[in-house]
Amino acid sequence: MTSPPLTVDGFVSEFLLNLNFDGGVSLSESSTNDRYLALACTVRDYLMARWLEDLRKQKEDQAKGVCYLSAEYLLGRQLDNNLLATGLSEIAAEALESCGLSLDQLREHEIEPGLGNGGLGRLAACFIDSLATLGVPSIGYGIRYEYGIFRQTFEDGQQVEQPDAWLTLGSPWEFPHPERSQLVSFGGRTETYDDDGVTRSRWIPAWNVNAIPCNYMVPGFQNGRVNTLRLWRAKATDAFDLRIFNSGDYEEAVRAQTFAENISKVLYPEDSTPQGKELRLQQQYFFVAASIADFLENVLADGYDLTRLGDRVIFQLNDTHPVIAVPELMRVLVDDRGMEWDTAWEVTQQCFAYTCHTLLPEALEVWPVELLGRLLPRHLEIIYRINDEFLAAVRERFGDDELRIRNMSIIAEHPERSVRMAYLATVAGSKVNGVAELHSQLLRDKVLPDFDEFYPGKFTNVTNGVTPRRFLRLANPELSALITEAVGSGWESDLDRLRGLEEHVDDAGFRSAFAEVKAANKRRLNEVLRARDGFEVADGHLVDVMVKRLHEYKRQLLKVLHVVSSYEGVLSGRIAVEDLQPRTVLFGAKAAPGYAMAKRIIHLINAIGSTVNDDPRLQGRLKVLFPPNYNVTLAERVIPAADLSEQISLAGKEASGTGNMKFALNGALTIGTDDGANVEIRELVGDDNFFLFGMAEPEVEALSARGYRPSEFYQADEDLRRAIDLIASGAFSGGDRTVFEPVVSNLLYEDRFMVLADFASYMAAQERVDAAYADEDAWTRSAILNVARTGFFSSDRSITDYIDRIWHTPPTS
Ligand code: 26Q
Repeated sequence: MTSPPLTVDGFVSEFLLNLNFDGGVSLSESSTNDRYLALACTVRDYLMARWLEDLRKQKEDQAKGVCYLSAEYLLGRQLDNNLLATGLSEIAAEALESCGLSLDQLREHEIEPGLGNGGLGRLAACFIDSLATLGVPSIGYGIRYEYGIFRQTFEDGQQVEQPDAWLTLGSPWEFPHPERSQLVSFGGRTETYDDDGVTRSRWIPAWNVNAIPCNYMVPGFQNGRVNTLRLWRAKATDAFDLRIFNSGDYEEAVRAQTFAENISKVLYPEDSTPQGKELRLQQQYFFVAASIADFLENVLADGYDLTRLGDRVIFQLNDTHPVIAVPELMRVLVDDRGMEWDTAWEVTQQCFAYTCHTLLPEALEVWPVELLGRLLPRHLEIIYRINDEFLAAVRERFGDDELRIRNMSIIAEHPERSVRMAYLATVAGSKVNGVAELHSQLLRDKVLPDFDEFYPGKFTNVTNGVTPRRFLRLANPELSALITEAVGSGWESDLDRLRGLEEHVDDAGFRSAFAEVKAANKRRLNEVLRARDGFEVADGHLVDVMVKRLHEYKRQLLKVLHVVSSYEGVLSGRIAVEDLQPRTVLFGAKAAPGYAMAKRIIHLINAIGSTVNDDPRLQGRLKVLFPPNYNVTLAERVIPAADLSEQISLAGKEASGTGNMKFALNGALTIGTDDGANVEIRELVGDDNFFLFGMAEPEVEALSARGYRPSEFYQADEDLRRAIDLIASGAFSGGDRTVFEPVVSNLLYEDRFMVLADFASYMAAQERVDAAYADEDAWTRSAILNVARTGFFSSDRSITDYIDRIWHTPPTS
């Protein structure tokens, strides 16, 4: 083991060793990539001893731990994070400087691993960070996609997707272990056989692939702890191709290999309305089967009594994507390990817990029985048996209430026979949680009420959180320094201490220092925007930000209508341009490639930007910026620079949101609906420091029950009419009225998410924003209070809640 580079000289020599002997280049001949790789290896090696020690300790202690099962981890750049965790940033910067190199430049070189779509994937990344910081024995399991979320570019304002080849420059943070491969099987048939007078079932699969574990270090924040993230990569099995190869069919052998390796090739870019694609189910089973086998063989002590598995592990299901783990564990226990069905079912129910992340009915995953039975025939049998026994229990409790039985069945009959994965997870899980108070309540009352009645105490809430290490300390170094000055060091892992900022809110010196940090963050954002996109935020502008996946329910169109209405107001003379609060509206959003309406909305935003930004009548007072390819790296620059955070989903549709928390923690004020975690943010920061608008969820329900007719709102509100008419007139499409016609008619005649119904209230709230922003000092006061009062949203608190309410893992050192 190399000695830790705790001094600048030590760091320099490690770095040069890595550059010369691993990279095979001299300093003077080395490329930026060579230097980045050598630096990454230096930091990595520093963590190695602790990592190996923690792996050994977990095996030795055999304490109850957590396996977090997630199809996505949206990690963001690793170098920065690991430098911070190790406390090596300053030493590294000095060491590199003494070699004539810049740490900042090497930081910028890293391509972030974008192995997730959005909120759910980023939440998983925050959670493994907190698990390590809190020292909870845990492993994150997932898929090592060769291509992560697509890189977004714009051509003529329209989204074009490019492959995200994140591995091409090398992957210094990953440790593949082919010798620890797991074989994962698919297809074939089942049969029964006689086992000493007992009839048992078994699966005779048709084909299999190797799952190769690739390990990533997950360091805790300056606590010497290093956990593991284990991502699986698919590799063809030798036996599989050899058979075909020996038959002389070379082409077929290569095809078979490609087929197997496709499983971990690419992340599906849909984050709702799952398409029921076979490859997606293959991905899900692939990583879950490998993870369970790995846990039982390599993490659990040899000879461990499997009837006590629930004392040793909890598999936390990050949405329904890993739910096929439930029948898989049953299959392993019953078929492979010979456990009685009833015992195995008891064990399984103790070992799983399920987190739901949605309320949209179309986002609930279902798998056609035909497909599931073809790919995993034994699992389908097991699911049927689980369902039979479950429905028998329901009958016993409620009698032959056939409607209720049909509603609760894990198997849906229409439009085709399929498996409802959320129901399977609910039946199997020891607990089911939503991700914010309101969401958990609606989950109980609206989505799964029969289950709540049948399983009292099973449903609970754990409000999401975000890691303050990445989203405050790393993303906002200047605010972090100011916080440390005010409340002392160590707040990064004890975020309630932000409360200590409240006592500084009356200090004019503190307020002006805080305002200066915000101004500096706008300059830092501009450096990045200038370099990547060639535009920037103008001085004195209110920075109004809406960054999140593009979805109709999130209502980017409401923000669009606000912009268009302001523009139209100036054009028509309704608003004097001098009265316009200078604003830059900054969007960031990717649309799922198959989501036509979302892509059209992106086009519309870009079209509005091109028109508005160049119109001299606005005198530069209204700008719309849409940097392409919003990702974690860009988020780290955008969020600290924001004045206003747009969280404007239709009430009852956004499960939680996590961007909302990041903005508040960085001192942006929220304009938002009573939805998801906005509710809790507003409760904490207070009504005076939050711009609430729009219908609450019960009002949404009532309007929908009365029959919502968006055109009535259009007719009744002149400003709204003018804004929509301006879009319909072709003003943003060179006079062509057809381009955005589908957007306009959708708003007028369908408007599923009630944009028009909330328009007036939103406009009024924006007027309150303008008025508030005019009093700079009062605004800063509110911003400080937002930071001071949102320590609750640390993902450390979320994880502590999981431990108390769901996992019951023992306290750890
Ligand atoms: C499923 C099957 C097939 C293909 C894709 C998918 C799929 C992939 C990703 C379905 C959903 C997702 C992601 C969902 C997501 O990000 N949900 C968000 O989760 C956040 C963390 O809890 C919440 O804050 C957000 O409110 C929620 O929208």
